[in-house]
Amino acid sequence: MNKRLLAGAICLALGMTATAQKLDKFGADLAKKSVMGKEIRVPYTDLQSYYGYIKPGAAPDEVKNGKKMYYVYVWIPIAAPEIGVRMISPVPDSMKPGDKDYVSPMYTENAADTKSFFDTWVTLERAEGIMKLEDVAGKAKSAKWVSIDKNDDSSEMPAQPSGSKYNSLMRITSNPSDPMKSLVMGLYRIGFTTYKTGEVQGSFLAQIGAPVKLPGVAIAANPADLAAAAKK
Ligand SMILES: [Ca+2]
Repeated sequence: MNKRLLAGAICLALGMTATAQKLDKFGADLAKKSVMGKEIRVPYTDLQSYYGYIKPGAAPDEVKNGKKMYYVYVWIPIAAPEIGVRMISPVPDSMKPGDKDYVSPMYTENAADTKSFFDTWVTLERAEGIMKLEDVAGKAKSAKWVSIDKNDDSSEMPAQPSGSKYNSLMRITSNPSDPMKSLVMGLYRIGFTTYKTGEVQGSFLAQIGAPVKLPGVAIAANPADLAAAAKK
């Protein structure tokens, strides 16, 4: 191979690496426009990120309908017009945890494993009857959870390294007249797991977005840690 061909091949290889699992900005449904047939979305103003890792054999928070569920708890301090949730596995190379992001100890411990991934699946639920952040630590475990929405695969998300579009994304627009879809202030949880049954392994990034700044929004792996997370 001559030098020019070699340089071309390297550029091509780098280009292919760079396009793998590139995560675009998380755009809202609110104020979505269609311009010449192309969807234009304004990115969520408020975006919280959670970096996690699922290890085979790790104890889930709960086994529900045969799925090993892991939860992230979110305190939403004021009514939100819309909430978006998305999840991608593995964590894209271009994404690195920042100071405000939640990073699970499992993610830090397994940072060397950038290859493993799994077919993601997300849910959003709200706890009934928890109106104060101070009540979260004591009441979350016994709370009744109302399912708001769930998603398995989204065509909007980048494909996984396998080439399949198995990452997850959903947006919920608040509907105050429907108690099931009314995004009032309160305690929420994002449930994440895999579509597959059996043991799974890999890193993931879960994000929750809102089209308005929600002062005091907090995210934590344990309800007991939410009050401290809200002060960050
Ligand atoms: Ca999926």
